[in-house]
Amino acid sequence: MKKWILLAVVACFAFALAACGANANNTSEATSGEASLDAAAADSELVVKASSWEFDKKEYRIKAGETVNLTLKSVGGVHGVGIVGTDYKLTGKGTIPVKFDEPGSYDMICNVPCGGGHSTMKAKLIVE
Ligand SMILES: [Cu+2]
Repeated sequence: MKKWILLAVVACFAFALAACGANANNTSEATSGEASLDAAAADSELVVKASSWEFDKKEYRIKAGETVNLTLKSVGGVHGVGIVGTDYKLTGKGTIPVKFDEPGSYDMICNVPCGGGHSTMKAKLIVE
């Protein structure tokens, strides 16, 4: 009899864990609706891949004055990307249009507390 109770408790716990995991993955596209730019009219694409704990490039380049569809892909965990000093940010995955009128250099950081190497997840966005 005790075995059944133990089994039921373990099953409930496993289910709760699975439900939590699913929720974590669903938080992703929440920020994409705010942008006033039209993603369909973008001039180019920029794909940023985030993994534990780095972005796939140290430097990303876009052109000033162009609308660029910024796409985030998280590989192996949920990560984010934020462009420091702007409202541009994505968590988990998704695409937002971004546009910079002037050339310059911006810091890109992970904005999801993703574990031990989180604070080292940095890259540069160079606007040419
Ligand atoms: Cu992080």
